[in-house]
Amino acid sequence: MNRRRKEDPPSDTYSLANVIQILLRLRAFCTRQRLLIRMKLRVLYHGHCFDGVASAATFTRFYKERIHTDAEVQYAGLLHRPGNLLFEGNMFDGDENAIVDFKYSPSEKLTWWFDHHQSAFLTPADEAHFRSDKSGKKFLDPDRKSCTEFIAEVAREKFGFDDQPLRELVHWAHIIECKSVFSRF
Ligand SMILES: [Mn+2]
Repeated sequence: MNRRRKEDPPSDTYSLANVIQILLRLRAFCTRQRLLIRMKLRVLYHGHCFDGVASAATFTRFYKERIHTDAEVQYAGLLHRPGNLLFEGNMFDGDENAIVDFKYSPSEKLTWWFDHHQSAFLTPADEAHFRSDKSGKKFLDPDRKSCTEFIAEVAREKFGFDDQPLRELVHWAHIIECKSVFSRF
């Protein structure tokens, strides 16, 4: 009566140790193939500025809803400095790198860019680089009062993003950016 029935699997086939071993091998395989590593988005934004932070928030929401849902996002604020030292070291350390509400960089690692400043380029060569860009992911509109509004609109019109929940943020970014511009005079 101890004889195993022919169709039964060998008794050790589904032992817990075997299952764990199979899972560990599967995990090692996925890690080798980068299947378990989340893609990283680096967002560089205009620091010390309401519109800069609101732009980073708006871009993140758009990116996670329409581009990569499970992206890991890391942020860094950028500040204006004299000369060409705005982007130093390894700031573009994401799988994708975005700059919002700040100057352009011709780095090949920069994959997204939104700005609305008249002085968006450090050099004519940077501007020429932007003008020849074919990625469809870099945008400038100096007539915009806020970069937050600009990102929300481009994301809606070109990428099908629902910007309705962000209307209040866009509204305030518009008011605060305008006030900060007027307060300089
Ligand atoms: Mn701005």
